[in-house]
Amino acid sequence: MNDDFTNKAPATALELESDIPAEFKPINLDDYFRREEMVPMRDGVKLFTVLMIPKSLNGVSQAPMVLDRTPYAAAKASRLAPSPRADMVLYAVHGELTAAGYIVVLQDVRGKHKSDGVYVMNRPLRGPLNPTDTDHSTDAFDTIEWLINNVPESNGRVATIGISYDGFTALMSLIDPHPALKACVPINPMVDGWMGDDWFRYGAFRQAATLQYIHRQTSTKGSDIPWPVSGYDQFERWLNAGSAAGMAQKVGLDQLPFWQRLAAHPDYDSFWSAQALDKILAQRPLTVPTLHVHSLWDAEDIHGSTDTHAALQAQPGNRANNFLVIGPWSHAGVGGVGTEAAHQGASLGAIKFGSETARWFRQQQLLPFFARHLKGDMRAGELAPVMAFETGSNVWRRYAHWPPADASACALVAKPLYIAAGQRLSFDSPVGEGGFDEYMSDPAKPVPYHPRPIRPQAAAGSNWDAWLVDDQRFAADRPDVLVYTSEVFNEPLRLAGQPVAHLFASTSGSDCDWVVKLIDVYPDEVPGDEKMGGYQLPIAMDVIRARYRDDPAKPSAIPSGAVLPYRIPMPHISHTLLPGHRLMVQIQSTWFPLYDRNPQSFVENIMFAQASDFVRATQRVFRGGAAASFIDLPVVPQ
Ligand code: PG9
Repeated sequence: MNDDFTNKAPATALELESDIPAEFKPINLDDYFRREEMVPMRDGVKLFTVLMIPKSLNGVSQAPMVLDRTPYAAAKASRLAPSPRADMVLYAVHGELTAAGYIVVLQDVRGKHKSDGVYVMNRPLRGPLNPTDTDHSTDAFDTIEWLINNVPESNGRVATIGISYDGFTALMSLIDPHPALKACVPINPMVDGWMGDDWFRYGAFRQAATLQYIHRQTSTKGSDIPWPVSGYDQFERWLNAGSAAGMAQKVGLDQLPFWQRLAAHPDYDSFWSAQALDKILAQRPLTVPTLHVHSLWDAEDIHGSTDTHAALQAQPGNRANNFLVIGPWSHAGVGGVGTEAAHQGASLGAIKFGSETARWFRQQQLLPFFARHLKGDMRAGELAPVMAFETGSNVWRRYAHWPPADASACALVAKPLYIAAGQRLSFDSPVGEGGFDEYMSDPAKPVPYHPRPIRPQAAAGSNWDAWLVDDQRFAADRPDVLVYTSEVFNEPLRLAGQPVAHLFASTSGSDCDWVVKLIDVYPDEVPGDEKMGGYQLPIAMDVIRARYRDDPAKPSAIPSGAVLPYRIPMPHISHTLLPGHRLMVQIQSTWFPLYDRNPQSFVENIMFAQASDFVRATQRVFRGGAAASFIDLPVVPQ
């Protein structure tokens, strides 16, 4: 049998034509035009800018523009999904605007991604910290000037918006604002990097988030080098690094100028106070209607919005332009960044809110705010000065002030909740001398901020977005955490404002940290939500570094054993403790690896602490007599 066909040519050679034509004209079904521009600034530097223009405008001059200036790649933020719909390719906070007929403008800040120029982290205002002629206020001004002259579909009215870093750039646009700037919406903005946002909390260094951020953001223009530390659980990696500087050196941060600046300014010197935006904004009138948006469980910038709102509110002339919305969100959760549930704001971690709070904010607060100020639509009613979602009861509440302080709405009472003997909390002021409770704080065995394993922030399986609502039972059982619990409440307890912890405490060391957590303890059994039985939900948690007790600019050693007062202003809350619930306070001295470990012996710069500096310390918290520790609770009388 001859079955060798290999050398036999077919009788007629088949002409195979390419299935790929020389040219294919894609059909564009997009419901928007996407314009890319290099917008010139006053110094000639050009900034990459993407305009998303709804086709429904039909080229008619009528649409307001909403500008978001970002260090996180405008090109990427305008192409999040393969879809012809603008509201699918953009984050919800932008996409719902295009759907409502706004032109959304995304711009890379100078020096990042596709923009020219020099990148400086949180580039300070022109002045002693910035000798150049440009900053985010001038770049916003120049961009707005270009937009109103080069976008035929616009109505000449512009707003700035942004979350976190972009919230910082939005706030910067309020300084010497362009006359066409008619509204501003800073969401979870970074405002003061030492007092409370991103880098430090009252001097305690947020090493895990900060070092990863600096590495990603400043190692290259395109933020494309991944964090090099491997390991499913980061806890031991940080412990082995010894100190923040130890980890910085390990990952090559020594090459990065911002790390060097940060390490050179561990105290609240003028490097920090002169660029604190709440202080800067408080010095000038607020002429642009501004809607501050605060997330109750913001793991990055939990102080920025409320501090800026309060600083501006101090000037009565600002009040007509100063609005605040408080919601039950994570960092950036209100903007449609994150999981589907977070996207709509119906839940966070295990906590449910009974409605889609983020969507409600975008549709019922943000759009009317813009309709009024950018479209001149007076049917869109003026927002309440303050709108706060109350967790626990899961209702929205309108207030004339924040914290609610006017007689017409409800007069707030700062009600001391005392730390009492027998691991109790009590509203009764303690009688007699009292005593103390103590624990051994061992920097070699720090309290984790979240149950291990601790994933890198952006890794799969990380719960960075939701760790502020973690059930605190994992910490309550540790011998180095003091736990105080109230009686069961039979009536609802409404809380609105800022709790302030007043500790009287001592350490056997010469420096230390105090971490205070205010917790809503659920009943043992929760019908319909079994897993919430006994849940310890943090409603406010914070830390201070004791060396700054007298002066944030001048740290000083603590006399060993001295009983000293510490004041710890905590994140704002809007919460009702429901009947059947109890209040709990936990106190500890480490919160690792998010915060660096205090060596507990006084050293000049904790970032560079050596292994021999770390000591165990006996921590005492006092109750009763002249040293009665308590939390001032912002109670709304019923
Ligand atoms: N929280 C982030 C950040 C802002 C500003 C400086 C550094 C980090 C952010 O989410 O943008």
